[in-house]
Amino acid sequence: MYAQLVDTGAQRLRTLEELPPEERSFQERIDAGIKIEPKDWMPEAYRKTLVRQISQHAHSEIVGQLPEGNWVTRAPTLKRKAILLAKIQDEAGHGLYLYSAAETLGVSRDELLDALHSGKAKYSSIFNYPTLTWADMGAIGWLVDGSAIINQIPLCRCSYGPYSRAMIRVCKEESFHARQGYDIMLALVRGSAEQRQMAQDALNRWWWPALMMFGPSDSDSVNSAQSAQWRIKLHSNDELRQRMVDQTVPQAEHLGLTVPDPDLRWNEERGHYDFGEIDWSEFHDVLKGNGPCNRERLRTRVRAYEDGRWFRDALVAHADKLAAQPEAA
Ligand code: BYC
Repeated sequence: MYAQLVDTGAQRLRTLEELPPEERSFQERIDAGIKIEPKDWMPEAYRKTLVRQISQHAHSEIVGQLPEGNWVTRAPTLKRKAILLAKIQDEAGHGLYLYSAAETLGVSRDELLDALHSGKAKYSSIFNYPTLTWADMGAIGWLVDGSAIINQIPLCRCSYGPYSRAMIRVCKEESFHARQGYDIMLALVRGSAEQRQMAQDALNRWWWPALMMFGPSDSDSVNSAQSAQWRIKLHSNDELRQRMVDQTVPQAEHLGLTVPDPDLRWNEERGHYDFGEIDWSEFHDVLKGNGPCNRERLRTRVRAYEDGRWFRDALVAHADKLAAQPEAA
């Protein structure tokens, strides 16, 4: 089984009439577009679903720093290095907003990090691929952050207040990230034949994993129906994936690059691009921990956490000391 399956206590979605009174007024508030705040009553399954999604999102942000961190020391110019550093630092900030949002649901950051480090919690599949050349910094910003924006703009309107508010700031920063990625790609395609080839190779390697970021196809997405009823999800995985393809293909054409999909073509009738079948066996393999970099990513995270333990302990000891001091008269 590739999903944790939060127990909602029901085998299928229930209509308003079938819900017990408390849940019914909760659902009515959601249907009326009223935000749910931490102190409001909420069904346990709603709380667990949010902890699952927000914490996975937070983990993705901090694990997402690692593939790009690989290129800080090898960025081609001082300016590119400063931009990349700023972007990676933003990702840490996104992780912090998101862990804080998850903590409002009654879980501690330590518990969430334990779940990540023990392999129980997921993070986005995309960060289990290696960054082989500088062009990968371009492809990640353009395709990965580009996909993240498409997924996260609707989350600014999701039903849980702290998550929706965190997303507003995250999305503003993501748009700078996507632009810096596209700018790297533009510089490469305007360069030498070798640089153009490097850009094409990065697109070839990141295209399909970027499409997988949106999750399984709607027919296999076990969490979607309930999350849509609770307005945690406002669009389906396939709808957002289609939006990504429609938006990105013209950008690839502008770069003079070829999207690595022989089945890609504009469908006049649908008003969308048709595209080829995703290799779902690869997606499931990565989710099971067998992607090219899963083990390395987790090892690096755990080591960083252990290396920082003395510092966190010192902060707590200092805070305890201050708290124990009699207040100055
Ligand atoms: N990777 O029923 P489904 C970033 C799991 S950070 C791994 O459709 P749901 C960035 C899913 O969790 C980007 N697992 O689930 C950072 C579920 O398993 P569990 C991160 C995936 O939740 C740094 C199972 O498959 N963005 O952009 O309704 C640098 C069934 O799926 C993936 C977010 O986290 C995947 N790709 O929908 C640069 C956004 N896809 O949990 C960039 C917030 C699915 O039951 N999250 N799974 O064990 C979401 O919008 C939703 O959680 C998803 C999945 C659309 C991802």
